[in-house]
Amino acid sequence: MSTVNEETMEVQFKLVFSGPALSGKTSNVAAVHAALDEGQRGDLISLNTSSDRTLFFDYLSVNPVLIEGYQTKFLLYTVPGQVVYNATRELVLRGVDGLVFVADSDPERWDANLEAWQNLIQTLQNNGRDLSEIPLVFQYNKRDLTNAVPLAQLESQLNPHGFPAFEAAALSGKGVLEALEVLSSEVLRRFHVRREEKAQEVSRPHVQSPREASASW
Ligand SMILES: Nc1nc2c(ncn2[C@@H]2O[C@H](COP(=O)(O)OP(=O)(O)O)[C@@H](O)[C@H]2O)c(=O)[nH]1
Ligand SMILES: [Mg+2]
Repeated sequence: MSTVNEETMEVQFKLVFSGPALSGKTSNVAAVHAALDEGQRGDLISLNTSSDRTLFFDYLSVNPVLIEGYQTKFLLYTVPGQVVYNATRELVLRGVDGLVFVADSDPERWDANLEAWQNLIQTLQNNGRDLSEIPLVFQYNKRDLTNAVPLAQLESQLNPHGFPAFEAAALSGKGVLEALEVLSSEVLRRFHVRREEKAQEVSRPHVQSPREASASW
């Protein structure tokens, strides 16, 4: 869930890169970090020292003024793809505002893609969340591989619900920002819709005081 930091006057959104181990999540986050201005981004932080690390950094939106003087900040996380890190994954996914599912175009990783997708849905359910209320984009990574799984197969078998999908080669940064841009726009759009719904509730008498409404952003 978005959170409001009164001290820094920021509304913060948590975006998570999920997917099977070695699909390119870390490469994605590193590519985004490299593409941003130094003044706009925080440090790239590794949250633990295991082989499949959780990476984190935050950045201010290039279009910073959201509402009433608050800035928009995005917190980017990778979650470990390996099954042994289920507990970490659940923790990182808690309160997620938007998801990039990084699928691997390597045919040898086909089953790993399907497994990671099922695992993601299960983990969200464990957290009481459902994909219908979380903006998500697919990213088909490693499109540079000569034996990459055909796009049509990825689309029909991994993404039958038709989430926005992007081809990428995260190592060279290709396709990374495009996916993030669409995701963050949708996250902000839904945030504004929810704000308006809340404001309308407030304007009805005896429902909720303005103070309560802003506290529950
Ligand atoms: N060919 C190719 N390899 C990639 C690409 N993105 C990542 N890799 C490689 O895939 C491996 C796993 O990448 P990493 O970002 O650590 O994956 P993570 O486990 O999902 O965080 C590394 O050896 C990367 O160099 C890509 O777009 N194309
Ligand atoms: Mg990684």
